[in-house]
Amino acid sequence: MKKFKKINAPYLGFILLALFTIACKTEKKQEKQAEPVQKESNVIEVVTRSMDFQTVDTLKSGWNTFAYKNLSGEAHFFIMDKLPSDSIVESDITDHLLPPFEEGMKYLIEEKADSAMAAFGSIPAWFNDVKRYGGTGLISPGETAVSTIKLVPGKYMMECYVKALNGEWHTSHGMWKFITVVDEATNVSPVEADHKISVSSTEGYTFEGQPKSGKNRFKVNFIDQVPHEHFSGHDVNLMKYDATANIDSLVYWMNWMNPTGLRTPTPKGFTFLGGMNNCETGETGYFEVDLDAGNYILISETPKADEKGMLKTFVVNNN
Ligand SMILES: [Cu+2]
Repeated sequence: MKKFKKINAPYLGFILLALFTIACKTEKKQEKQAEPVQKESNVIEVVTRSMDFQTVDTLKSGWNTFAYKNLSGEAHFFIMDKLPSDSIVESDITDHLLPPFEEGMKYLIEEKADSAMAAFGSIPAWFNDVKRYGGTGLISPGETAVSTIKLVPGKYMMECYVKALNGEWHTSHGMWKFITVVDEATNVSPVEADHKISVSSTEGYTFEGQPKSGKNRFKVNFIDQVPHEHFSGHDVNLMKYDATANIDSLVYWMNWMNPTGLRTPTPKGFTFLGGMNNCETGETGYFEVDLDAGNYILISETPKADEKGMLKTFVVNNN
């Protein structure tokens, strides 16, 4: 879910669109096709086969490394939304959170703005207090994203809010899952990074590295975190692109508020290789990726990423 504070009437339409992320239909979530797997010490496997997250229900706090395998036909990511209360259960979402979203959405479609406002007035107050603790960047079908993030104890919602071909949010198709982070820390320390990326709302990306072919580890420092025009924050996504790619089309696509933004199909010529999803101000996340020779781009899932300096390209040469 995206995070909204101080809702202003002029932005209602946009906010309602955002809320649609969790204004789910009552679609049944996908049956798990495999037991949760923690393959090796401290590496948490997450698998998506359709609109699902197959992974553990419980994690230790502190640093955790995730290997997110996208075995589906669409691009996804995951972000760890920390809920403000451990006592939030599925019925709080299905019985109390979703109905006002669904009702409000109907009124919006009927252009009954006052009724929509009234419906949204019954959204649980905790919705505004969700915090983000990172995750992966966007990852293409068949690829695996590896991210290391630091989690504090509490109850989380792992989610993906990419949109399907029909424009509906993946979240609404069941792509969310509660995960409890217990008050017992891992013994994981992040592996030293090869490259540092600093992200801020004022300076954009600061990145001077020269990635080489082979494994590259990136450290992402969130100097700040603020809501942008799309009511969400900034992050880092790494993509490889070929001669058919158009970076302007990617910039457009990386704004979910655009009709075909953050929606299947993805822009031609780009392969999404993960990255680091939104973290709070002062937090740090790591991701690693094997690179071969070619053209790459780092870009935020944020409107006007180019104008904000949240877009950097680099070239990897054969060693
Ligand atoms: Cu998804």
